[in-house]
Amino acid sequence: MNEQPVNVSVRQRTGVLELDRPKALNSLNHEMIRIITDALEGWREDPDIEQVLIVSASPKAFCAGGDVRQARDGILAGDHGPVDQFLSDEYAMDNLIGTYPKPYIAVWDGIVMGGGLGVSSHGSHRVTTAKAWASMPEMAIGYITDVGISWSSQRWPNSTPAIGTFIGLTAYRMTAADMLHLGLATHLVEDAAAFAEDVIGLGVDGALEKHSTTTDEPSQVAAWREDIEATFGAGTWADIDAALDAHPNREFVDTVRDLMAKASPSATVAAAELYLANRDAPTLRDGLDNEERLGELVRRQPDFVEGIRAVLVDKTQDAQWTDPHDPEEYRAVLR
Ligand code: QUE
Repeated sequence: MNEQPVNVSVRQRTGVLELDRPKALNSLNHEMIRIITDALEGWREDPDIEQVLIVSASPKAFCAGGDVRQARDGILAGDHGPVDQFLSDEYAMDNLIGTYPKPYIAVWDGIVMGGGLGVSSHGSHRVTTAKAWASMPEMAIGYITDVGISWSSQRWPNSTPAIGTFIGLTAYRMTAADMLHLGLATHLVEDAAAFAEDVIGLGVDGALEKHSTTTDEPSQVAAWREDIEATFGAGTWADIDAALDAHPNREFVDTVRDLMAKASPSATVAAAELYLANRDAPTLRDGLDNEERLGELVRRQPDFVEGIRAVLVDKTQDAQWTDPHDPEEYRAVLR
């Protein structure tokens, strides 16, 4: 039996990363981060490798995030060091992908959450099927929008700072139509496996010529664009909250309040500050640096272990959150 959580191979001139930890929906642990980082560093200057392809071994999930259950265990054991190192290495991997000198092709054909977007969306080609969806659900576990998405979601070709902030604060599930509308996804294909095979056999341009298609599905984010700008563009969480209260489209506001019903109030305050800081951060690495410093702070606050308990360990969805913290506490670690 194959025990590797990431299968690394070279096929013709393509470096292939296949996420293969199906019982955990491919959630990324430290070993997987190391395997992917080592492979990418080896292929970066290798003239026999023209491109990198990242796929999931199972169609259900591309990747459901970081292995935060393990992170909680470490923190409960009183040891933040290994958890800090895990996240630091994950963010370095995200930056390596975002600055990779070769085509980096991700194929999404199922759930993509959190760290799953980090390991895929910073590359050059983000290819989705109609059944994929993506979300940044960190508010539900008392954490912050990370893996570079608090920076990049404000900059996807057809996104804005307000839309990025909406994605991070509400955990809204983007459909393929939303991802294509925002430019998070660059292409749509029908058959993920057939497309991936042709990326190897024909190269990425040939495979896209053969498989790339379009959809008539409407994007909900596109329909909400003005509502999102009028509310999530307001500034701090206090400003956004007030703008939501005053916003005339009550159907939109009710949907947002429902999406945020399980969110940690402190994490929401912290993430809104992070989005404001990363609006002006020059590079992905600067954005990740803000996430890294803020993440270290937030993981030391009680909502993080409590959120993971309620959502992923006990699965009782009954997190007892602390009262929202002062945004100044978070601003102090942001640049
Ligand atoms: C927030 C998160 C994660 C999450 C849910 C959240 C996360 C994560 C998982 C997850 C889901 C299914 C699994 C698994 C992990 O869920 O990071 O192992 O089987 O990895 O609300 O940040």
